[in-house]
Amino acid sequence: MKLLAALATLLVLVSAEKVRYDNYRVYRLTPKDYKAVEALKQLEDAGIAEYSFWTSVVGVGAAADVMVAPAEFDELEEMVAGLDIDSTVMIENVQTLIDNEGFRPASRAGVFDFDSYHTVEEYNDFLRSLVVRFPSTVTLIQAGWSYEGRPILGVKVSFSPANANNGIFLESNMHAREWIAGAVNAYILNELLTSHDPAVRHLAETHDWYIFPIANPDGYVFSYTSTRMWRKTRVPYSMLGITCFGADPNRNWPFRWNTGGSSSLACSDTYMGPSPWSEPSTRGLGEFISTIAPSLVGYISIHSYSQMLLLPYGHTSAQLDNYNETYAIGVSAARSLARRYGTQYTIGNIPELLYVASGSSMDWVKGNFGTPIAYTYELRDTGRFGFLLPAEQIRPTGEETLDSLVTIFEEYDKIRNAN
Ligand code: 0X9
Ligand code: ZN
Repeated sequence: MKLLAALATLLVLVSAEKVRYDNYRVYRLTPKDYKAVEALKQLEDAGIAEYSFWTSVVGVGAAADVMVAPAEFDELEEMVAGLDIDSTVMIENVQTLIDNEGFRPASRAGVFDFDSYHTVEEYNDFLRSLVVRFPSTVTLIQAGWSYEGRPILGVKVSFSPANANNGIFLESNMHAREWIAGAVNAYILNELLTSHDPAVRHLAETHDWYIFPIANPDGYVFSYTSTRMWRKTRVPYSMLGITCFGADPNRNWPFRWNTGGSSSLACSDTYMGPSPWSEPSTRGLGEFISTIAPSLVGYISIHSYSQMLLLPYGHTSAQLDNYNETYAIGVSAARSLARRYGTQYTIGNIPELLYVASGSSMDWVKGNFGTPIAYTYELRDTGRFGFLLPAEQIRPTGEETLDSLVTIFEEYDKIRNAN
């Protein structure tokens, strides 16, 4: 019995240990013909742990970033040599970047700053502290519970009841490993409450805000404590006797669900889930959004990486709804984003820029409620660090992103007032 207990403890210790990525590389592979595209797609769809696609295979001439375990280098290089594929190594050792990413020093545990990446508890404490600091402006919102029993926490920021029909929703870290997204969202929240910049004050005080920094807390905790490159939720799914964890929360929403760019295989990183809103965290958020959606003028979903401003929809490259208007606003937004540090963004609907991807939160909001402004940000960078953006880039990324948000809603107001 004692031995069993000791073994069980050991198992827990081992499973709580962090996965290491020593000498893992990230290759940028650009297929030059259709055959090469097909081979890479097959590799991506297989969902093998040793090949983790950081960006997806799109088509001829489009680069895909894939993290490869050292034991597979030879196999990969053989494949590249046998096919028409351009290959460069973007990251030589993933673990080195993880080590330099900017984990909060233990001495500063509990202190919320914008110079390190925080635990989900620290995010939640930060949100709660804002309610205490700004009691007449900030209220806590819980949009249900995650599968593992964590609250999906956000805040509402409201400076005036007059803004009740001028809401903006900011959601981030639906994908667990995209740590910069939640950090930037929290930075923006903090600026909306504390900035003295007149343009930021105007933006803040003429809208009601709904801000959810960590939309997928189970995935985020798993990425933070165990497997840095985790993307999905943590709901277990068994298929053919194999159990894999998680659905892709950004393929799980009930608008054009399962109409391309998502997988029906539980082990895939883009698993759509067994049904729309199968994931408690997406359902919880969706049910909350439903209660306020008619009052929204803006829905912003924050992801990383690639420096793109994506427009709806993901299931078709057709330019639907107010595409032209939001494209033009996006161009202005990207211009103001670049002004501060020169960061360049590209703009377009998802299939134009990336790939077909159905079942995202943004598409569901736009498709159901016709929200005039709906964008998905893919924040910094373009692959030097990828998902492992050093924490010293949180502030500059936050600043430039907020610059672009200011422009989006200034431009939108101009159009609205002209009509
Ligand atoms: O694939 C995604 O979900 C997003 N890219 S990411 O690298 N962060 O995973 C893009 C989402 C695009 N949005 C829609 N499909 N509507
Ligand atoms: Zn993402």
